[in-house]
Amino acid sequence: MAEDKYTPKPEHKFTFGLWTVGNRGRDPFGDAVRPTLPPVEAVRMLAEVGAYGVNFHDNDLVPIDATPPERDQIVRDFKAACEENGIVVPMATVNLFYEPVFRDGAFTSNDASVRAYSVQKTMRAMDLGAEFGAKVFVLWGGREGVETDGCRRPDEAIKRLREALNYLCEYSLSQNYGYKFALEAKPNEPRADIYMPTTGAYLAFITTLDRPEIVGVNPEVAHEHMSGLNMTHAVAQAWEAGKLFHIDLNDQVPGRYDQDLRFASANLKAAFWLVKFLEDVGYDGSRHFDAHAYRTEDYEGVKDFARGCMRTYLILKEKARQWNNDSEIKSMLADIAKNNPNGSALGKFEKGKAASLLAKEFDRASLAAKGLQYEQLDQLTIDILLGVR
Ligand code: GLT
Ligand code: MN
Ligand code: MN
Repeated sequence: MAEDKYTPKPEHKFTFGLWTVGNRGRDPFGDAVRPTLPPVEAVRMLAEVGAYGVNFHDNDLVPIDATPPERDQIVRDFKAACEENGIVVPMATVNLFYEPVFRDGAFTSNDASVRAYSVQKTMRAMDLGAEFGAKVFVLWGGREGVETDGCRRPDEAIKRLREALNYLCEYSLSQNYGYKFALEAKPNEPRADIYMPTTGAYLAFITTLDRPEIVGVNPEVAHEHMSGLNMTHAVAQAWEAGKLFHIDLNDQVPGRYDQDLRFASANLKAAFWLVKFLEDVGYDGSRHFDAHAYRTEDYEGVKDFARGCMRTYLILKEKARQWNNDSEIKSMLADIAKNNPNGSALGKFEKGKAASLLAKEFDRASLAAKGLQYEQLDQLTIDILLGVR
């Protein structure tokens, strides 16, 4: 593809996980359709398509049964590949879901030895990420859940999660790793029900931790959409709370299996509002794509997939700029702002002012009389998105 204004550049901070471009297309009904992509090859591919960074789980890079010398060799080779290809590692994470030992959860398992092992495995994954300079550590509790609530009280699971998180925060601080933890919610899959099903649930949980200042969230489009929720609203709440430490971009049709589709390939308009929000507020973290190519693709198709994620993001970013500069939209927004002159309806609570608010007469009918023109506003948005404006 020739260079154009939608060509990804390092300043766009587009990242992919080793597990995304390395996804082999296995699903519950069929085996792998693509050969193993060695991590060093994945880095080359990411550089070729124009990504900025690569993220990994401990075992995406270092096999779980690698000996210490093997581990060190892998780290050396991977570091060299990253340097050679100009690829950075902004985020690391830990796999607490693949191995059978995690079949009943990791931090929330009923078995104290499994819980301790999970924390140990995470500390080692933090060591690994720190060797590459990662500053964000994602925790996705894929197995932290149930098929039957008979197995443990859900509030006990929350206490265990808190104990693990508090421990890991102290570990990061004691090692001077400077990590920010980004907690990633998902409602279900691979468990029937996963604890902390939404970003909102994690935002509330974080306030109960010992070191809330270094813990935030990693909202994922697909995970919010699986619950039929509005990803942009989840992201906005996280942003407003100063907790948007990372983001997983992909796509998902609500009500389906876990799809992890190419960014914006299913819900273009929702993706537009999301990109517009991120760009409007000046989010400056990684734009991480946690998705994978269709099972129909070979590795050329995986490159098409990766390029597509980034290209669509940049097109939507351009559309957001156009939306913000559109004179008709601008005048509609000015109209909306007219009825909200100083941004607050109330001011600070004062007894006397509350009494006058209580006494005030509102003309309900006239407040509701005029149409708000949101139909027109939305159609202008559609015109922009479809390229006829
Ligand atoms: C897994 C999951 C993702 C998480 C990754 C981080 S692993 O692929 O589906 O949503 O972000 O653990
Ligand atoms: Mn996912
Ligand atoms: Mn994810």
